[in-house]
Amino acid sequence: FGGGGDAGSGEESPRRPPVSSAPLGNVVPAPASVRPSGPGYTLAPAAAIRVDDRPAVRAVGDYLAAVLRPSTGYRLPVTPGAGTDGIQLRLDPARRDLGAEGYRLTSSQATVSVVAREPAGLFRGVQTLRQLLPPAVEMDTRQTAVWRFPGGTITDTPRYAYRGAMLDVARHFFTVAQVKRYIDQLALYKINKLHLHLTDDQGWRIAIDSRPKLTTVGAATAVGGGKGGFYTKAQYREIVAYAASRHMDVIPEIGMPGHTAAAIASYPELSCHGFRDPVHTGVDTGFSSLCVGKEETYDFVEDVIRELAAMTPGEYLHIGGDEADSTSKKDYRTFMNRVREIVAKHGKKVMAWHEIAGAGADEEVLAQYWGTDRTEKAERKRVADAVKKGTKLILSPADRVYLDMQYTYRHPLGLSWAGRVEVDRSYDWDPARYLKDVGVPDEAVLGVEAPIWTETLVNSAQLEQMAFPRLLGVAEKGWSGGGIPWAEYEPRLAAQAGRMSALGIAFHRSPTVAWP
Ligand code: TNX
Repeated sequence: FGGGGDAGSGEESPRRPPVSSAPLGNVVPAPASVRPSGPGYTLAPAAAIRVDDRPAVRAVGDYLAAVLRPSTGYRLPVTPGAGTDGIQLRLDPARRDLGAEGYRLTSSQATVSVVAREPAGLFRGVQTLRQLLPPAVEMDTRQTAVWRFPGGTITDTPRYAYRGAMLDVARHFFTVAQVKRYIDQLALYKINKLHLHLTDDQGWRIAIDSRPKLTTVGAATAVGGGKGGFYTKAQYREIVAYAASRHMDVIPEIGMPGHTAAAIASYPELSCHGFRDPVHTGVDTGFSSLCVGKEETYDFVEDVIRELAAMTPGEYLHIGGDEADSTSKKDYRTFMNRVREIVAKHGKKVMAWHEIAGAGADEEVLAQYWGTDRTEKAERKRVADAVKKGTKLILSPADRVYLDMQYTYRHPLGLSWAGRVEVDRSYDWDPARYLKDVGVPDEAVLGVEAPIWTETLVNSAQLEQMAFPRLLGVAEKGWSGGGIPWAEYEPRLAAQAGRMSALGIAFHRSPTVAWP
């Protein structure tokens, strides 16, 4: 398989079958406990994937088979029932220590097995299993290799329950196929939440039956004035189901009260001035607002939230709340609190950008912090005050984990308002301590999320160039915690090069990493 590399670098590594697989534990994110022993299990051409006879376990078996069959060329039947050979996927409800997503992986001469308490744990364990095989396993054509799993036992549980990635499909639209491709890439690194930024000034991307103009008018264009797009309800459900098959929740975001030019273009009565703003095609922010004083506004929000909640099996709806620079403080508070009631009425929990702290957030709210090293203390203190009232946090520090930030000033893609963020800087933070100086305890942090905003990104190759390899570092912060030094992470990251390349990901070959 070819070497990875920035698009156009033209570098190719020679094609040769890998001779040995990675040692146990050479995976991203780092497992909690790794005990090497023995030579491990070599996959036999006639091996079966043995599973418990439950649909959710068979589904994990089928998923693993689909990963392994093309490159190994083996048949790998997924077989319910007992047996002591091949690959085994088993549930053990007594393993309470493994929690909702943990697993234990054992590779011995006779078999490699994954045991978990829940199907989600088996799925996460299968990602580790994949990474223990040579990178060529990710190819979609038959490869020559010794498919050996290094020997020993990995016992692994996640540090944080929420390990997210956000994709902005509003600034530029991404098709169902493109979103599925990203979901598959995220799954390999044990991400379990996909936050979809569905609406913004430049486009409304989700069909709402009671408000048809949102998509006939509001979805017509994108940043730069190009082609827009939107998901039908059937397509949106298809994304949700696909994510669920990867044990990933979709969290839809409807940005409000700002970031609403596309909604106002569709329904001018939603603005206080009442005339039709065009759908915005620039990249500036902060100029649009729903009209807080009009009842029509809440009828609209109710329609949208009702229909969205009905398509959302997950517990959260994200209501935006950021950069409401054209909404007065008082109006902002009024608006956010009314919207919170509407979300609660439809049985969902509120997630919002951390500005919601200024509207009196409490234990009902999950706030997403997107500050930087330069964020003023007063703003961070407001977040800490909300935490004292019970608000929980997701951390997305923009100068670490915004995947749309340029790597360097020379890099052609991305924005730079939060700085230029090379791969080492992106990894250099600890969620447990990030807001400690203003009094936020680690217990208030539910997890981390890596947003990718798409003002400058129009296709999968560009998304991947920005997301990879920084996304792996965020995934590790979420799964393994923030305590691992860069020097320990960097060689493990470097070892992912072949795997990303085999998956067709043209990742950024950062000079901060000693790639093979
Ligand atoms: C800030 S982060 C925004 C977005 C932009 C992004 C670009 C946040 C809550 N708002 O509107 O797309 O920066 O990096």
